[in-house]
Amino acid sequence: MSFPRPTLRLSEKFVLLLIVSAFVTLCFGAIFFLPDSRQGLHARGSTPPSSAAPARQEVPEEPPNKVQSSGKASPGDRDVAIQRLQDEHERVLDEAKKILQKTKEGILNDILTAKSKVVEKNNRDVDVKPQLPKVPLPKIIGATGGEPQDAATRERRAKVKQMMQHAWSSYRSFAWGANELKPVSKKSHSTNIFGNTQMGASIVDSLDTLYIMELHEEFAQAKEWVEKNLDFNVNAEVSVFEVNIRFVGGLLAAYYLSGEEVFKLKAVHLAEKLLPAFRTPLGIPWALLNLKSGVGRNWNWASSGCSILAEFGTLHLEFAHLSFLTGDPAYINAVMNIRKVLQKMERPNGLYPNYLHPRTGRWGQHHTSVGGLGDSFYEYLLKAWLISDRTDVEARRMYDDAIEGIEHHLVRRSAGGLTFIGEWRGGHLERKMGHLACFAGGMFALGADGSPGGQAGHFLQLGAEIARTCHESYTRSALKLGPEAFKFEGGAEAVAVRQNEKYYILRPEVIETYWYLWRFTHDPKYRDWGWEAVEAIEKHCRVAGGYSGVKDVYANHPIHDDVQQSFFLAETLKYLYLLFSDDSLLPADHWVLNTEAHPLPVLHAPNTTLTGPVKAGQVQT
Ligand code: DMJ
Repeated sequence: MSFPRPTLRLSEKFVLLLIVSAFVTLCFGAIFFLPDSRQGLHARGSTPPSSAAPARQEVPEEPPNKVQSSGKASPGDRDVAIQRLQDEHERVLDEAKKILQKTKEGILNDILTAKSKVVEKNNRDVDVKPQLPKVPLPKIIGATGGEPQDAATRERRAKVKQMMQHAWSSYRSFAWGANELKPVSKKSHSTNIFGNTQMGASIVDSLDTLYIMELHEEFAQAKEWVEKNLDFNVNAEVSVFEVNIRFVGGLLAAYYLSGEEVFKLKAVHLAEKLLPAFRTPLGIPWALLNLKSGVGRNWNWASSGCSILAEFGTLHLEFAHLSFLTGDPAYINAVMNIRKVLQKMERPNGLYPNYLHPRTGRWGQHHTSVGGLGDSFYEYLLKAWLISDRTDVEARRMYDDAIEGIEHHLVRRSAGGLTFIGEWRGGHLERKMGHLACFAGGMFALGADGSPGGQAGHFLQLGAEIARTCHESYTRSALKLGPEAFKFEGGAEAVAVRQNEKYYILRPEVIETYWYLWRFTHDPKYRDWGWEAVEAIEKHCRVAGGYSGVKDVYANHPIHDDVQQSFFLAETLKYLYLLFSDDSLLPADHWVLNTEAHPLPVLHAPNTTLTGPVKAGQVQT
């Protein structure tokens, strides 16, 4: 990590100043209070004794009138004063020593903490009126149910529910309380995004899936664990983005669906812990945060200490809801500030690069993608508009502008007629699409209604084309599962070329897109494609101890990676269940799913006053 020179010079000056002031304090003490010095001064006839008072007043605890009344200090007074000066001197030296021993990061953090406290206070005082409106909770509609009409679909849905039971009971048997499960070794698993915690990521990520599947007993087990064990007072460095989408999102969704207060309390407690991440020069949050100390930093692998678009751009839905539930504007202000920063910036070719310097506010490498590092930033612009009951028109405008740039520069058709979204690398289009980018089919379909210039049909069509391409990436593999990334060049059409892009880690994005396309078209092929995925997962990923990812989707036999990702329970199985349910389960006009598929209710006007900008005249009453 590098630090800008002006900030360091300031802190260095501060240390020097402390040392100099300690020295000056000592000299004054010597001049005015040591007997010999006083005599020397008198002999030169410069300063009369009574003018020693100002120097004595520098000694903090000395009552001022004691010296002034006599005009002369007694020997006892002098001893006390000398002792105090010595103490003061030692204190200042000690302080200077401590500062000198601090790391650059420590000094920088102190400065940022002080600065952000002022910013936070200003935000609280200025942005939102102190008297917050009392807001009614949104109506909870379609939290369960949605039993499909036809028997075949009912059977498919029941199968998905049974898959969830297998994933859950395996986790419960072999890794209860750990973040994730190793289904082959039948033991605990975790990754660096959760630090060294045992925060039960799979439990929190599963809560709402269990609830909507009406797995009452399992939901009760999960709730009990959250009540008794979920504790965020841990000395661990976690990913702010991941903790937000999985934990804050998971807890909020569980609260709205079940009405159980404990989930709200835990979500708010965690959110308070996340706020120090915003103590950065521009308010762009750190990628990583120590939950105990509140000290943050960015990933080492992100060039020049940059922040990642998909990370700082995927907080809005949860933070809007936190302000709504608590009445505290700190959350919405924090994310609106990120938006403000982004709005001021020039976008090269109309695109948002994935990297942003958190201190200079300049873009890093000009790499743009709708897959990893960029993906959910675009998703949250659209969903910020939807969750605000379509009143946050600023977010919608930003989404439309961003998609225009993406269509122009990144969306292409392959030689074989497949529409794909490539990645922009500083002026060059890489003809590669990630599994993560497959979510965009659903996003285009979701954003079709409300798109400018009557382009709804166009975006629905674009979503359908992306769904087809991603489906092809599955069907062209031996295991009928999609690779992590696939290419469209050198004769390759929707297949992975590099060995390290051939894995499938139980990701949800392709099934997510099938679900949105099903909701908006009711074309049965999406249910069939979803069922193909179920069969492939059952055949190649199911093991005795749960579900595992595979290392190569082109190999004839699966080599398991031995990880049951928490998003498999939060997203993959939930989207499959929704795909085989009627639209009355989580109806689209009442719920918006966060990027980890945790449903949050639409905040119908006038609740939207606490979730984003509302323009006069747009609030329906
Ligand atoms: C999930 O954690 C979220 O969907 C996130 O936005 C990116 N992708 C993973 C699962 O693939």
